[in-house]
Amino acid sequence: GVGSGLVGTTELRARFAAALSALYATEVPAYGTLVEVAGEVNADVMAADPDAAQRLGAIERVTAERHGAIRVGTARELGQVGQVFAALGMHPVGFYDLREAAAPVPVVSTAFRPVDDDELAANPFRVFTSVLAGDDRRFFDADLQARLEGRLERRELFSPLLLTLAARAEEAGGLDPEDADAFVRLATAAFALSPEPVDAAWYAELERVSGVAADIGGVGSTHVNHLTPRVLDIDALYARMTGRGITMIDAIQGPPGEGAPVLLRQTSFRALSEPRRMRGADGQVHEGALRVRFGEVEARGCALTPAGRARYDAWTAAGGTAPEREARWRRLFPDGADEQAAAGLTSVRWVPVPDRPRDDRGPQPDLARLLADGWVRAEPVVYEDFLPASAAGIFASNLDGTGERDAAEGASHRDLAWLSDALGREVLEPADLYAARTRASAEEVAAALDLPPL
Ligand code: OOG
Ligand code: NI
Repeated sequence: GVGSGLVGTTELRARFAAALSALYATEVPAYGTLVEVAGEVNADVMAADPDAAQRLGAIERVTAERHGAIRVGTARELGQVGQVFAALGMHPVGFYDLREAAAPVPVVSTAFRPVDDDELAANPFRVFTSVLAGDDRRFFDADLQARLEGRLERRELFSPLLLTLAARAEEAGGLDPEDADAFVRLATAAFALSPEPVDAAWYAELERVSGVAADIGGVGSTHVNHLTPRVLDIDALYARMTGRGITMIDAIQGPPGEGAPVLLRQTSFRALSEPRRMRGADGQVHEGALRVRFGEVEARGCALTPAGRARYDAWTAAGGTAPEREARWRRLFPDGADEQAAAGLTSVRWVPVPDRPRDDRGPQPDLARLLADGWVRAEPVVYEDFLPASAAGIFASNLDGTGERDAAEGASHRDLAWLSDALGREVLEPADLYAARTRASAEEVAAALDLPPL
């Protein structure tokens, strides 16, 4: 809460998320169906067992929870996106290199999101944000790169007024009500699908390299390409959407659904093609169609420790048939949340159990032991980030052509430090954020139970 009549960044984020959701519902009608069905599923899960349903976040948070995805062309544009999201209390977290995916895409990505517990609880809105690697020779030759960059340098995704208001909001922690309205309106409009005609030949040339390159560099603006609600039972949602005649991609991405939920499970469906005005080689504008947006839904589970994540990554890399994957999963991850925590696989908050009877066996200075003996509970820390393999699967399943990454060499240098540089903001490591929570809670337990550091 900010005094002095300002609309604070938390409120700005909630308003922006709601405004973007309203916009997207008008643009992509199937999104409305998805939100409706997700709401039905969540209501059923809540009715069955409200405590279990809310182990990974209060129902108010889950109901409002969305992530969007956008794609931009250059480091300059990325820096501007960072400024707009900073006004909303959203920080860049994580580095994802989709160029190295099984179906390579010429982008690297981060996710803008709140990081503090109370900010996440108030509104966890996040945006998966990708930036084109136009200098990556495996995708673009020098001539195409030069023409691409020329166009990207000339376009303006965000108006000077929007960027000024964003900087002011970041600095002051909010905006006065009039500016807040203007900011939310301009920010939302910046991610709407543009009515400007698309240069058909240029778009097609980029599309031969990658549908994502065309979606980014073939048009004069950016747009939200999906907006994802959170659901408490993704298998139930999948079945219901199919029942409503919406064809989902053939799988749910991420870990299997059995046992205590970890990380992130996602599925998506292709949006219908949308009418777009195209400008032909003769300069004439005609009605065309592009299919650039889609629907996605996700279920979130507990974050993993580095040890747990290593197991998850090994499981993902091993592949195999569905039954093989499930059998391997059961060998790697115990079924119960407490067993996963005791094995050091999940990121949890350790909480002292206040009413634990004090018997003669006092608390032992070991967290797994304290858990087994009933001195502490392990509360799951929600996974707030994304998964590179799932993200790549989502990209790939929603493109017409997969494009190509032909040369073996010519990768341009991209890493978390590059992203931080381009943004002029520190990109945070997800693992550090989760570890800090566990560490702080262990210190509280040690203090409460009068134990040495745990
Ligand atoms: C982003 C795809 C990644 C997710 O949920 O993993 C993503 C994109 O298509 O731009 O949103
Ligand atoms: Ni997504």
